[in-house]
Amino acid sequence: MRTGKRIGVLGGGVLCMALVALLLAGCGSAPANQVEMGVAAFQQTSVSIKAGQAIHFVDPASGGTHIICVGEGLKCVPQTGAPDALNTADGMTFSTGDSRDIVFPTAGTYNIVCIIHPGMEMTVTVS
Ligand SMILES: [Cu+2]
Repeated sequence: MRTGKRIGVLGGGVLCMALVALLLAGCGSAPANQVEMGVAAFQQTSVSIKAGQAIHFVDPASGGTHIICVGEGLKCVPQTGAPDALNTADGMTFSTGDSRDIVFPTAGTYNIVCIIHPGMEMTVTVS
């Protein structure tokens, strides 16, 4: 009587537990938190970020002069919780070639406008 024990070999294939590198911005387009300005419009009209993250505002060589702020229409309208840099009565001026990171510290929905270009606006949703 044989009582040979079978040693179960766990499969023949070795599972490669490779650590998968997170693919960051693999699409080749603008990063999710980047907003580019054209001649008279934001190229991204809505962006969602987490509180404490920044939006990278870019005014490329193909853009123009812009004065942006939190507001409505062609007016800056300060809003509680909005970034200080955009919560001004006069706005923040971008000239071609400028780019700035602006941190949004507080959850909320913020309407960003350019006060010299009618209809140039975008929404930032901070969660
Ligand atoms: Cu503008």
